[in-house]
Amino acid sequence: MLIRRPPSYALKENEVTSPSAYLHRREVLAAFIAAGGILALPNVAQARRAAQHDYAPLTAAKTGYTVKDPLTPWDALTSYNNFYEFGTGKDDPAKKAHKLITKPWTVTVEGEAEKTGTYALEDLIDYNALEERIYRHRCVEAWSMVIPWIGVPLAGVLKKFEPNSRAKYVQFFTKYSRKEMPGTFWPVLKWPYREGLRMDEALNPLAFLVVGVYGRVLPNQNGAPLRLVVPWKYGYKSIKSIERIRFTQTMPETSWNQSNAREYGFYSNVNPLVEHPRWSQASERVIGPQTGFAGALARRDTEMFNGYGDAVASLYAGMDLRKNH
Ligand SMILES: Nc1nc2c(c(=O)[nH]1)N[C@H]1C(S)=C(S)[C@@H](COP(=O)(O)O)O[C@H]1N2
Ligand SMILES: [Mo]
Repeated sequence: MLIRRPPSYALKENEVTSPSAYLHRREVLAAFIAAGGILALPNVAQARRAAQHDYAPLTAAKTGYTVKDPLTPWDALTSYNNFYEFGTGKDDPAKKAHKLITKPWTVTVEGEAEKTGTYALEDLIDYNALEERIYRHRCVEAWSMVIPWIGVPLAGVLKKFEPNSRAKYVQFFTKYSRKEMPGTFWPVLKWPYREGLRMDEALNPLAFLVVGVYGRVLPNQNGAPLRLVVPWKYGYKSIKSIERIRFTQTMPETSWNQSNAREYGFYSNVNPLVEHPRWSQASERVIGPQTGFAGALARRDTEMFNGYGDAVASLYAGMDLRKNH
């Protein structure tokens, strides 16, 4: 059985050292607005939301996982999102994801494993062993961010369920609630949103199960209370608000692949040489901080495996990455 521990987010704010560095931005922003700053109206709303910071603090150990470029500011990270369950607009998740009920939260584990069943989030994640990892995030739409995630390695969690020898893949499902998720009224994707990894990909030390960001519990628009982050793959593999995990023998269905298999392959490794049929993958638009919010102008060249080739290229030895895109 999994051992229950008190989650550190249950600590009171004054019991935890605050992640102050990031939060200075809010004072800067507030001062700017107070000084009659010329922010456009929608940005004032964003700034106000960013200043709220009513997300419980988390304590996490710093790690060597980092990226040279500056972090994407909190306000861009929390207001420029893809989370189609709340609409297809980049600002829909920030406006609507508060409707998602994230407490209590359970995850159901099924398929090719010894220990299946339904677990409370606090039984799955060891909140005393959280790590902070700064990863580059690359969306298939050719924009990127640099994000200080907080979580635990996916491998450690999956191993607790003792997947059996038939478990060749693992599939993840997002919560599906028509009432809480207005975007699911439209069949833009197959609901519940689903994603999958080959087992060796899932066990790679880079694959990260995330419960927080910027020293705080995840905002709903970023996938609260539990999301995956797979930094060498396009963003859509990093499924949000996970409620079900299934070990499978055969390659599982994934929502984007089902919607358009030609444009979205199962592997979806970041690869500047494999063009999306409708646009180039050779470079990417860096979101913030140069211009603050969505309208960033800076570009950078996209790296093979998003820069994580040393850690993951061997997973694909001998594979034709054009065919298996
Ligand atoms: N359930 C669910 N997960 C999802 C998505 C989604 O629409 N639904 N969008 C994906 C895409 S395309 C990207 S780029 C990332 C965006 O994560 P972020 O907004 O937290 O940066 O989430 C991914 N996870
Ligand atoms: Mo994406």
